Amino acid sequence: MSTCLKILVLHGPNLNLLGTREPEIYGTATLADIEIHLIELAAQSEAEVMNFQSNCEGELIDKIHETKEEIQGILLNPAALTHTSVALRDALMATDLPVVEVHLSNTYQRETFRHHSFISDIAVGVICGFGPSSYLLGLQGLLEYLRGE
Ligand code: CA2
Repeated sequence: MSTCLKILVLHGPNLNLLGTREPEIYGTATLADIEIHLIELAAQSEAEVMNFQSNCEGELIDKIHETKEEIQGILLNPAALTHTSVALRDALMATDLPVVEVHLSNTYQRETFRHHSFISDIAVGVICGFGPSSYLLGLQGLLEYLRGE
């Protein structure tokens, strides 16, 4: 019997706009659509996800601090903070929890400033370029990692 794993899912700045603008880059799914799919996948996998989106770096960091004792892993799309935030990196490192980084777009096909991530080298895995499926693949990978599969 597998334990119910709790995963914090963090969505960074501007991801609340998904489905409303720039569909050629980010697709037409809304953040609510992605969150529902993650909740469904978690339920099928005997896990639970807590979704949180913020446009503020500090709020994302506070959420990590507040929940770190009750979760087993973190799935995150840091959005633009991927390329800028030492503070988010430090907060993740301070948890000792496994982290999976996901992106909707293939950041390596885009501007060079998107090629560097402050998170990737401390993540157990990174998935980018598959649209909303990046999140589902990331959750699956994180759960398998936690279960030692
Ligand atoms: O591809 C991704 O998932 C990104 O994390 C998205 C970030 C971007 O800064 C990263 O380089 C790659 C941007 C999120 C902004 O999302 C929007 C959605 C709709 C309309 C405008 C922005």
